[in-house]
Amino acid sequence: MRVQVAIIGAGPSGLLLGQLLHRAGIDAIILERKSGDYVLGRIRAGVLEQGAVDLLDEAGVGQRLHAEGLVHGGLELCFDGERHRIDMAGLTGGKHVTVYGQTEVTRDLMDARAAAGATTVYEAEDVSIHGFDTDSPLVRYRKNGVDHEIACDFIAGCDGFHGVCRESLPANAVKHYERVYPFGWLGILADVPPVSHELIYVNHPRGFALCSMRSRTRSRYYVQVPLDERIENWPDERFWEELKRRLDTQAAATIVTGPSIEKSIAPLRSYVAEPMRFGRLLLAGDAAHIVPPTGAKGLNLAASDVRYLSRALIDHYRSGSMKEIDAYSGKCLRRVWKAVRFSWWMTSMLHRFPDTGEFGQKIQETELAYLVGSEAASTSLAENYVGLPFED
Ligand code: RFL
Ligand code: PHB
Repeated sequence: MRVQVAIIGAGPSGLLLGQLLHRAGIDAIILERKSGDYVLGRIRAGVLEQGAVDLLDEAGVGQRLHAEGLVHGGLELCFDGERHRIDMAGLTGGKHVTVYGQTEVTRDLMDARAAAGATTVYEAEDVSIHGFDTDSPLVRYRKNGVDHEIACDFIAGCDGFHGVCRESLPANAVKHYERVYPFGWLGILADVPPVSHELIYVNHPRGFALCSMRSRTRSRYYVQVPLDERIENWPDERFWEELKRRLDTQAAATIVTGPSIEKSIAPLRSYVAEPMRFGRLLLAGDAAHIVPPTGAKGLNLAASDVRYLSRALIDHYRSGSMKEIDAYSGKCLRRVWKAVRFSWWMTSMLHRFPDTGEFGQKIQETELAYLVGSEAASTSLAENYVGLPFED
């Protein structure tokens, strides 16, 4: 079999790239290790920058997002027992974010791909990539015990942090930058109305907390926990009690609790692989970089990589030129590092670190007080949160 582009991974990066290429008449196949239901069962991101929304529109999958997504022009920071609103729209000339779950984005992209009749091979086993440093790359995989081989022009590595593409690179071809944080997020999803109509990011001596949502009737809450914490130790009642202790008095008194429909612990990490392109292999999304979720940037970075990658591939097939492919890694990384910095800064300011003590707590509260009291500092947070501009 031969295609123009072989995409590894059917997460948001791979599916969105597949859809944009399909609309441009470029022939692509997607190979995914898991089943479609498994991919849809992962509860992850919830906040989309305008740039990501625009790209989903461009891919023709924005309809439900616009009907059901919640548009947020602000967020709240809670510290020292009080909440302070950051007027993101007011500080950025009217920009906002849209709350719409990654699960829904994935579902919309899967439906569009099925409607277009484009091929996704789910449960593709032992995917391996070959010859990406030549002009004739190959992808091999097994499905139902049968071996397959695909010849292609390019391989798009959209296979996430634990994927095969980055792992296949020679060790001396890639530089890794990494910071692992000494805590994780315990998150629950529950069919209860959100405690507030906007997100609340909480700094508390007991640890960080976040009040988010998926809709007007479904809430997503997180609390910071030690890295070695086990989910079995967190029955729902304990989670709600801990969350309430970290909220301001009014939020703690009014929050509606209920049975969780999902509960999981995620470690926090910052990671970047440089460069993002090796010959005819191009990495996108979590395959190339990870950010801690505090800045709500992971899915948005995946979308911005895909924006640059789809444009580079479309330009190549129209003009025959490699110019945009050559520029891909540099363009992505400049934007990636800004989001890595913002996510690290939000994480550092809002979490309890094991070794910084009461001094660290005071410094964080002072930084937060400065932030909410200074228009310059609030504007910096706002413009990063709604999403920095693209290079083109
Ligand atoms: P994904 O979603 O990991 O998809 C990669 C896909 O590749 C498949 N795969 C393979 N397929 C074939 N062969 C192999 N050898 C393969 N190895 C792997 C996998 O099965 C999978 O289907 O990466 P992608 O597409 O780059 O998307 C990235 C996003 O998923 C991620 O950045 C976000 O979820 C991060 N994130 C958030 N991002 C935001 O922008 N806003 C948020 O509010 C936000 N909140 C979050 C988050 C991530 C979280 N967790 C759990 C890490 C909240 C949390 C708790
Ligand atoms: C979420 O709703 O899952 C969410 C929202 C904002 C974040 C991280 C996660 O910063």
